[in-house]
Amino acid sequence: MGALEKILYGGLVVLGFAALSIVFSVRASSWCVSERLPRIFCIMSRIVPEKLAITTPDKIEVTSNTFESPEYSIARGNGAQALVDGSLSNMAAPGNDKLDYTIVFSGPYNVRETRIHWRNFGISNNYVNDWSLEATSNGKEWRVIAKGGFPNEEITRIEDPFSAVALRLKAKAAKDWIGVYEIEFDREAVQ
Ligand SMILES: [Ca+2]
Repeated sequence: MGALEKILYGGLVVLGFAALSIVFSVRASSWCVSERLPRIFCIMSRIVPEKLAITTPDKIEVTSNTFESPEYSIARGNGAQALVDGSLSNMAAPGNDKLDYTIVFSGPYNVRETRIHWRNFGISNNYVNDWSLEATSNGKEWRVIAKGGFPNEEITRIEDPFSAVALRLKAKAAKDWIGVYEIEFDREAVQ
């Protein structure tokens, strides 16, 4: 084998490994959300941006009903849209001890399961100590889907199905400023 061929074969092997690593990392990061993999794989998978296991194909629009601090929220990438950007690494946080987001789907959806990723804000009682999730099917009448006090968990799962065109997530803290990393839905457009 000539020197040129060795370089070519070597290059192909390196490219092959790189491709396999990317595929594995993307799969691993979605499994991590479902907690199907040991933590070490989840740490490894942080090499690539996190993807959620539950896909949300249509765009979801989020607006904050609480004033978002230009300095402590917007400038730090903690604006409302970070609530549904598919990343558990960034949060929506207005720079306040309360938050209030309206989440608008592109039409009516049947939601099978909802997960609210509080992360650290759900496991210390300086943070979230009162929250609610409301839904509307017509944009006028709202009903409470779920609510609670101190979550005492990083992820709140709501397994009761419901239909909605929009949702409203509100939370208050006992003491400190709060945020929420992500809300994800296992959902299907109403035909
Ligand atoms: Ca996020």
